[in-house]
Amino acid sequence: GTAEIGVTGLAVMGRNLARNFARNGFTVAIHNRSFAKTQSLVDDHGDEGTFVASESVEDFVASLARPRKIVVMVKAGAATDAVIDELVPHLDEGDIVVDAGNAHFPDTIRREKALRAKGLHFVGSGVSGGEEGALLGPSIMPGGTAESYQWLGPILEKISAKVDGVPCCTYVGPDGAGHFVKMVHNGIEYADMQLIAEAYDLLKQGLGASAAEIGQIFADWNTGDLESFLIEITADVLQHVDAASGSAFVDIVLDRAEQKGTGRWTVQNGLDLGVPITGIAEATFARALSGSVPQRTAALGTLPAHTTDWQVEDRAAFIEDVRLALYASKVVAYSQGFDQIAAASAEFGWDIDRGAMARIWRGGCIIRARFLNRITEAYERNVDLPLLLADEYFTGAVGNGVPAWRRVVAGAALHGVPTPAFSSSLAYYDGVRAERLPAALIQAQRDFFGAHTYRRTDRDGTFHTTWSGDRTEQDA
Ligand code: NBP
Repeated sequence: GTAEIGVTGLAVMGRNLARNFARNGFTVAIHNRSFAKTQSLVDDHGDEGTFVASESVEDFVASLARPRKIVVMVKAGAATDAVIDELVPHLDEGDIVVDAGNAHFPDTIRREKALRAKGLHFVGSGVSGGEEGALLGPSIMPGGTAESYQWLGPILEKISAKVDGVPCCTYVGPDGAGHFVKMVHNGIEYADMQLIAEAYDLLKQGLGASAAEIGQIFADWNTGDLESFLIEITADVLQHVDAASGSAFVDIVLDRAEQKGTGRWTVQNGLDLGVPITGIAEATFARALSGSVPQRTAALGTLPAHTTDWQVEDRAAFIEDVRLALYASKVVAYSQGFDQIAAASAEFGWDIDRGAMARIWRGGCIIRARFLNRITEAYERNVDLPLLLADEYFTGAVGNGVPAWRRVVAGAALHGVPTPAFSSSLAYYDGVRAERLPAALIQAQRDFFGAHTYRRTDRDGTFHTTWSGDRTEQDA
């Protein structure tokens, strides 16, 4: 065969990815379980480049040049395993299978191991940017062997988004690293969206402003440090008017946020690794709370609020406070997400370059933002930076906003506006910078009821106090 790249799974994502390859001059072998989708791609877009369509897996594999490079873009889970099982008997040593779906990284680790045992390369690759990204240039996060990237890199970098001429695609690390990083990307996306939603709610309740007015505030913010895709679309959404009712669109949408599960995976992994990703966790739980209909119904009009109406006097100052609080909380959420990447990288031996991850998220993906440059620069200054917040740029950028952040969180608490992500981010900030934490008391309690032992501030060793006896201290 002669095709340089193959795509199997031609629903919205695979179809657009195949077109992207073709538009960039690659000869693309295409295949889908049901041939209708393959046919329709050829019928609708066959003139965009060179497609080699096959009805059978056998013909599809045969149409590819070796080592074969096959992108699987099917529904994550059992479908991915089914497709791999079908492909493998037709492949030869050194061939490369890329799973570009939203796989959970433990599945990717399992699949990589199984294919490696057969002499094949398995590349779990995060692809972000939705339908439009797949067609016009996504952010691509490929894992697998470094050797496979020698073959894939030039092709994937060519079709990826570019920022300042730099591709939003780089080798992430072995086996599950690519899908892991995509998972954390999605977790950060949850946090970013929740923070924006809280800022909107604060402006709405504090200023009594309309959706359109708040949309204008977000549009202004998008010209500064907060410039990002999510802020831009927020401004757009808030200014959109519902045709049927004539109301602001956001006001007619049912207030129950759904999720497909990547936020949940991120939080579960944060717990597994013991990394406090409170911003992502609060964002995920906030979606869960919004959908807790029986609880919300039971609470509505029942739980006393003890608040007064919020009448902000200096509107411009309040808007600036919310902007600074949003920026600071956002840096916390990213700082936590990058901690999670560092922890997983150490745990799984992935050696992930965090600065490079921030670089490939600058374009193509949902969290694309100007400020990601600052993160790349921070990790360039110190590749082992233990805390993004402690980088010299961020200590300044966040530090200036701390008084505003405190006013906003305090105001929200006084006036009964729920700001779980703003509030927990500030609590994290104060916790991580504290000279001494009440964890000392937790250790004392644990030693009291469970003889779990403690260490002392004044000398080395592990100790237990005989709480129920004479309360002498023993070496443990
Ligand atoms: P879907 O996730 O809706 O999957 C549909 C595709 O899977 C079709 O090609 C279908 O073939 C194929 N398929 C299924 Br279902 N079961 C199969 C099986 N047992 N054997 C072979 N093929 C099977 O497609 P999508 O929305 O394009 O998403 C593809 C992947 O990309 C997913 O993993 C998704 O999570 C990920 N992703 C999506 C987005 C997005 O914005 N949609 C963004 C980023 C990542 P058929 O045509 O014969 O039914």
